[in-house]
Amino acid sequence: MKKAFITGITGQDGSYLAELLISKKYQVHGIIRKSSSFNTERLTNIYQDINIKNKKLFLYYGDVIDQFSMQKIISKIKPDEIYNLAAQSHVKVSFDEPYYTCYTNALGTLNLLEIIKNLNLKKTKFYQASTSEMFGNNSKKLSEKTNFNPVSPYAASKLFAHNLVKIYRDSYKIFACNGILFNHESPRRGSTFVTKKIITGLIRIIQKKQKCLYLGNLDALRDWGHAKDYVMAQWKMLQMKKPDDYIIATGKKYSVRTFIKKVAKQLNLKIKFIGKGLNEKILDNNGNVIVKIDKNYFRPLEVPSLLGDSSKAKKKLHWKSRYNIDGLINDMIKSTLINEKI
Ligand code: NAP
Ligand code: G4F
Repeated sequence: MKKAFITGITGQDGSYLAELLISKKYQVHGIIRKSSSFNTERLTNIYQDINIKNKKLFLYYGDVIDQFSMQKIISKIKPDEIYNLAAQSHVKVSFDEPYYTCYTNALGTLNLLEIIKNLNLKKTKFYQASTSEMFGNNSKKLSEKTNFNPVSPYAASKLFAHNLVKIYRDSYKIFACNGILFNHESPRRGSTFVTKKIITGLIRIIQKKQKCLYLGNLDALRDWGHAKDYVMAQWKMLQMKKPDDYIIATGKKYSVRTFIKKVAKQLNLKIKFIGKGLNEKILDNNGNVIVKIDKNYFRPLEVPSLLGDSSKAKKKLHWKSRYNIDGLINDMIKSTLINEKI
């Protein structure tokens, strides 16, 4: 039985990846952080399927910044595969908390690579959660050959980790891959990311639980896929004969404004956009203002457009995105409607 170790297992991708690996008969190990409230909600599906005799999921308290706890756990498990998904993953928050972002995203990755090297874990394969944010301001279709130009502490911390992965791969022959993933969403997406915020907000407005939704830059363009598809790509990278870096994207981009229109259409909500810039508003059929712009949601530096070319992943990993934008929105709406019933 193969053993996998996942950092960030309580997050969106970590929980889907754990489910995927368990379905592939892996024994899955992951770290959770001490929290003052319940933080394993996204793992509930797995817990429900587990019977004690056939335990496939093992959780440990740990933090990627704490090298001692990481080394203790990894040396005990000796995993076949490590997936490093742990991160402060919110771009706007990274401007407010640059130190925590860099400690976790950059030095956390260094800790794990050093442990693999120092424990001489020759057979352990390593996946690093790299990101399209590393490209910065570039409106072209982005591939593995495009130069990086990070414009946030988040992107800079991820590029540091990305480069370390390449350096440790070449210097110490560690099987380490960077998955350069474009935005991916799901019913389990964190509530402060724009897709989930729009869907939950509009549903709550229809249900009269909320009057208005406040958003930032509606002009930003993103290449949005489904997290379930993207964790499959993460696994596929570690099944290859040689380690490499891959772009994972749908190849289609939409603005935040178009995303709102698509959500409203699926919810049968008639909306009208009026005004421009910070004065732009969205009205419902009765003329009520249901969306306003709040400048606090703008970033000091924005990435205006992200569009990925995943031809390499298609050719080498035989990977492609199964969900289109409408399918993704439909899946997110369905689950939000269930959760917002009460
Ligand atoms: P997410 O939902 O925000 O999950 C982040 C995970 O990291 C959570 O489990 C969190 O634990 C954990 N974490 C944070 N700081 C930690 C620390 N110091 N030590 C250990 N664990 C820590 O993120 P996601 O959307 O699943 O993304 C997974 C990874 O892919 C991240 O590295 C992200 O930067 C990267 N990525 C995401 C996207 C995307 O569009 N989703 C695209 C490209 C790259 P708590 O639950 O305790 O907070
Ligand atoms: O949903 P977002 O916060 O995602 P962002 O910044 O693109 O980052 C996500 O994708 C990256 C991959 O490209 C990941 F690496 C990263 O971890 C994260 O998962 O914002 C999307 C766009 C931005 O342009 C933002 O300015 O939506 C715009 N936006 C407009 N109003 C908003 C809002 N974003 C948020 N979070 N909240 C708003 O109210």
